[in-house]
Amino acid sequence: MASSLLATAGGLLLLFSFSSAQTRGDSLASCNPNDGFGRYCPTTCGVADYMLNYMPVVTDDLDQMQKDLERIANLTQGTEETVVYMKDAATAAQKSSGPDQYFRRSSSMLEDVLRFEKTIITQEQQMFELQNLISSNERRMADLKQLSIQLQQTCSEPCKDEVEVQTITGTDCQDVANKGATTSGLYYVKPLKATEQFLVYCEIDSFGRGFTVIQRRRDGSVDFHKDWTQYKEGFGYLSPDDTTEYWLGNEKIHLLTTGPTIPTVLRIELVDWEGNKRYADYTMFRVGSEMDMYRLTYGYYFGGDAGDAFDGFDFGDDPSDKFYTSHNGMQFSTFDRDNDKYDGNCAQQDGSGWWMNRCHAAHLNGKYYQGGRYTEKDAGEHGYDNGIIWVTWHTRWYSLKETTMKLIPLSRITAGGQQSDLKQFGGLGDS
Ligand SMILES: [Ca+2]
Repeated sequence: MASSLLATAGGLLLLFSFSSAQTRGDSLASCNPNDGFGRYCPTTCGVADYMLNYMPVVTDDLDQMQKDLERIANLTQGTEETVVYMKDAATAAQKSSGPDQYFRRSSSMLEDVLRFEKTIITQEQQMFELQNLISSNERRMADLKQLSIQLQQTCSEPCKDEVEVQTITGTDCQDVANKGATTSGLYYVKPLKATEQFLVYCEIDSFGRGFTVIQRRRDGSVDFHKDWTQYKEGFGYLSPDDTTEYWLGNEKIHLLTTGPTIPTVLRIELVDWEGNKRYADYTMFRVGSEMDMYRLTYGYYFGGDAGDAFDGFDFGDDPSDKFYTSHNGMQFSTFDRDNDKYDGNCAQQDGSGWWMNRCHAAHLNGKYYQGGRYTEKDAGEHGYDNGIIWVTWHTRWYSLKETTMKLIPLSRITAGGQQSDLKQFGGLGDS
């Protein structure tokens, strides 16, 4: 019964009652797609997720504390009753006995009374300490309540206005750039097939290219262990200065890649823990509808220096490795929706959503390993709790530090492009 634990438990309980009032009806499996995504504040999905994780621990701690207090109260009551009984017995003995016999019996009884009274004093001391603990925790809970009120105020309406959203809108970030936007930031876009606009981070470079960023990993601050609905709607946080991690959402990626008649390029940018940077481009990139389980298709590897990991990789274990780790044509899988080509469940073993085959040679939604190195043991009993993998650059047991997945029309990928793009074409990656 560490007091800090109880204080934390109480605080979390309060926070939970707060957020449950705010996000009533919300749950892991039913996140409102447009509620809060893109703000600095946690999305309702994020808050519910966090609280649901902590709720059982908090409840157990409080139950245990309640039981302990009841047990101590019962003990003390029992002892007090015994002392009263002993005193009564001593008095009765005094009345019914002769002097000598009375003296012997009553001194023995008085010794017992003294012993029990000592026990009572000890237990009263313990109760006193527990009461102090409770008062101290009550003060901390009050402080936490105050803090949560402040947090709630910060995260309510004004928060939305603190994030600067640019005024130009378009079908995607290239359209936004074509209309004159020159700075990277948050923009509302509405692809042709979309029924409503949604917020995206646009990376706009000095050549007037507007990349629509669909995935970002940079520090491991967002857990990518999410279910089908969360991958569908998107999770994490958008920020105007590219400081946060997120998955934009399969539905939005589907709309962004199936509307345009101009082929879309998926550019993947990777950074390792030594600061090296590599990239890979795939043209005619599309993500199918939910009916088709957000199937990934692309025309061909268009270039880059990270190598073509989407085409699979021969790990040397089995000649069929390359075929069974390729990604073109794969449907999306999450731990609760197994659409892979494996007898087991790749997404469950890896704990994240991806276009799993049996299972992968590229996996940018994998577990975040600080420092990059991990072992077969870290990866779990099946060896599948894998990191952020692009196996044609770094082979197994190395998780990348940063990833970016972004979209741009094919017509703009080389137009006035960066020198590095032109220089590196043809230099298909190593292995
Ligand atoms: Ca399976």
